[in-house]
Amino acid sequence: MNRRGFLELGALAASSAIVARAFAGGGKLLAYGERPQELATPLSAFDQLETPTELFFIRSHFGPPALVANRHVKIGGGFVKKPLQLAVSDLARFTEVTLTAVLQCAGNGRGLIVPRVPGVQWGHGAVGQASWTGVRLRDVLDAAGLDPSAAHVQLAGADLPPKPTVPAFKRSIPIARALDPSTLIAYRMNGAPLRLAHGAPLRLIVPGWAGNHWIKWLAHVEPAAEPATGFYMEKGYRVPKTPIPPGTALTPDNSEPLTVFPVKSLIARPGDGEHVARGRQEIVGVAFSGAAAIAKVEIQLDDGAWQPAKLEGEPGAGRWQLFRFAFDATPGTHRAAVRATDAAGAVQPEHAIWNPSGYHWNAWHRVTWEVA
Ligand SMILES: Nc1nc2c(c(=O)[nH]1)N[C@H]1C(S)=C(S)[C@@H](COP(=O)(O)O)O[C@H]1N2
Ligand SMILES: [Mo]
Repeated sequence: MNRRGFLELGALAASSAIVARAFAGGGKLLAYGERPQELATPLSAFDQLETPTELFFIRSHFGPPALVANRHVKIGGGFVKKPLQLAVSDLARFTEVTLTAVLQCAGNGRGLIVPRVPGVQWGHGAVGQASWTGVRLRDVLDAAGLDPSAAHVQLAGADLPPKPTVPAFKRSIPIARALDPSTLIAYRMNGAPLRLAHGAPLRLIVPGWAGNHWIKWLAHVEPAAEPATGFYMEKGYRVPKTPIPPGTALTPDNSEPLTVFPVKSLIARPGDGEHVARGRQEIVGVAFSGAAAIAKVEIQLDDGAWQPAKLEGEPGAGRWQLFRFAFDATPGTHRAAVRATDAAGAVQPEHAIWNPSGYHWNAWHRVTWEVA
């Protein structure tokens, strides 16, 4: 791991980074935890439209299940007429769809929220963009004879908690989101078969929504009248309905499940603390919003005016574009801030909205560099 990698790891002891090296992305990911698995992408990788799979962050509550336990996804319960049990090869009868989407953990940036909150102290690296190939959840539900009165789809992976007292990772999404044509059951990532760490053989893709909805090792799909219950619906992955002062606790009444991730941008380079050569340089990074396409990205150099960056890549809700901003690197210490605006008019804020779990951090990203 290079110097920047260590800087990004912050407080993490070097020893656990070495443990991660043995199996995580050949040592290219930053380890925040092993059990649960919390492996982040280095910021320097966010200068590409497609995040290479070996650099793609991994976040698993219990780790992957034994493959043999999860060859099929079962579509069942009282709200389907024809329960189905489908392996990857059975999906060939449905239309294949490939789309590009950002996968971001709701806790990405938690380590930067002020005041501090408990939980994995993620920096910026629990996000990536990939192309995902699979079939529409809607088509599979249709084939199973979905009862039109179903209001939610309950979901579970084949991964099990380490002991029965630990709550299982069960979730649900509202039926409208399940039937959205962009919601996929995927088996390929970046053109290659999905890897076990990312949910093979089958995982859910929910573009624009935070990563906790993107169920890996998808094993059970059950349309229902009610949302799923349990820790990960009733306690975890909830945000205040309206902003609350730091220290306020969440209750079922003042909170709701988080869904769409807000507008955000990140600078891949220059890296914070880096030495930059004199002359023509560029600031490069990514910008995305779960709600709408990116409308503009602006850079503030030192304390100057906000200036527009150039955008590259296809615009769209839930997918990222690259931005580039050319500047003349002059001797001294310099800094930049970036802010993105989406087509729905949302502007990335200077300070993120505080919430007790530090979800959806999206404050301006700032970097400082030196020119000799
Ligand atoms: N079955 C299952 N699905 C899961 C998880 C999990 O622990 N178990 N983690 C979720 C969370 S919190 C995130 S952010 C994403 C991470 O996906 P990745 O590891 O492919 O990056 O998977 C989601 N899907
Ligand atoms: Mo997550």
